[in-house]
Amino acid sequence: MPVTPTSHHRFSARILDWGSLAEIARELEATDSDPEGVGIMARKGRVYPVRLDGVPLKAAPLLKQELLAVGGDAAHARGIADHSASSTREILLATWGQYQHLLPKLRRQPFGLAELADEVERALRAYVRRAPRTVRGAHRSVTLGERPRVMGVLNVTPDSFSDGGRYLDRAAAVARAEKLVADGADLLDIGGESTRPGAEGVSPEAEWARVGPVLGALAGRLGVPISIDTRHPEVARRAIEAGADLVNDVEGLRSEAMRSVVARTGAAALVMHMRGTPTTMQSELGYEDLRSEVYRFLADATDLARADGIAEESLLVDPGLGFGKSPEQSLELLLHVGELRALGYPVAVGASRKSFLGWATGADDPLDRLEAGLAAAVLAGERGVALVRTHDVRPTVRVLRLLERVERIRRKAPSTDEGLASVLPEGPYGR
Ligand code: HH2
Repeated sequence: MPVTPTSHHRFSARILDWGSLAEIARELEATDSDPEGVGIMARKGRVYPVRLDGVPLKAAPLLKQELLAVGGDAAHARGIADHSASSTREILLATWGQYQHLLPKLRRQPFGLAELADEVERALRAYVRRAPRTVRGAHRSVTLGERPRVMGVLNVTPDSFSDGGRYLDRAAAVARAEKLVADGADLLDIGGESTRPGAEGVSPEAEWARVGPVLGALAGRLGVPISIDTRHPEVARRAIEAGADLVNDVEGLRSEAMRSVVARTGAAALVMHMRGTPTTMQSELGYEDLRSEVYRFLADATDLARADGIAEESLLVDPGLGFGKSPEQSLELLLHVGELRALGYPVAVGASRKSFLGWATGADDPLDRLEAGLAAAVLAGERGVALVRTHDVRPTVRVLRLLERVERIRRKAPSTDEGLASVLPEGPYGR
């Protein structure tokens, strides 16, 4: 079609909707740019904002100065200029290439900037990393990463919020477990205590009486690893002996005895954020800075776990949607769940049937929240979550298949790797 003199689109100006370094490189390549130029420009294609907490007064101005010198910038408290603040939150604004110049310079600076540089580099690399990784369990391992995996929920309880009482009978529980695996679950999460808001805790003995026989019946029969959803070290220990591979602890391994069980048995651990206990968690929803608090909690919990002998390859993290959070807070955490990737562990999320989905969609009955749960699974998968915990395994597996296809396009490597090797972390190429 001929271009008219009044055309508003003579040059087809469009804003490129790119995310990963690989996508950036592919788009640059499509301009027939020099392959070496593609490598150089790819690292300029996107700003990675890094948020830091507690940057000391002396370090903050230096940090801003060094960022400005490489063409980036940094935001910190006004009180840094007049020395009324002793430390500050800070956001670094720089491209991958600018960080490559910045970090070696920071390593030569005083006031903790060398340590800060190491932490920023670890966070950046962890954030863009999308290579599959194997999570080591007590008996079996599970490979996460090339697509979001699905953890099917089996509640052997009388009072779980969406399926309480349905699988208390051993035969019903075993049949349900087999169905979840046939539906495509990559992992099974078995729980004997409801952790719904306000739930009264059960004793370890009562909990074991529920899950023990089911685990006994499933051990060796199920084709996928088993996770035990428990806050009790004694239940975790017995479950691992009976064949469980992973401990899903909604209290985030805050008990030393729990960390010791996980370390001794070589089990994997899913570390979830929650304030208080399920009985008390909804009574205080005021967070000064929700995402920072969840991040800090998970960073401290995983540091403690590793200090107590739990292997790095055995840990996963989870923001604990609905656990001591208002519906809006759960949605905020879901929207930003990708930030947790910077911690360096695979991220898991459980949104299935939860009340914040009902709040958002008007579906009062937990069983009527399937579509919302699927949308949440897609949001989570889009943000690089490695594991989705759900009651609705079959539809979740299906929507995540679509996401997998889309991800493959996002991650497709550019045809030439020249110049990119120094920019991009080990393949497949990152976010
Ligand atoms: N949610 C529930 C239970 N355990 N574990 C992790 N890691 N993440 C979650 O989001 C999570 C969890 C609550 O769901 P459900 O097990 O269905 O309910 P109940 O606690 O009432 O048994």
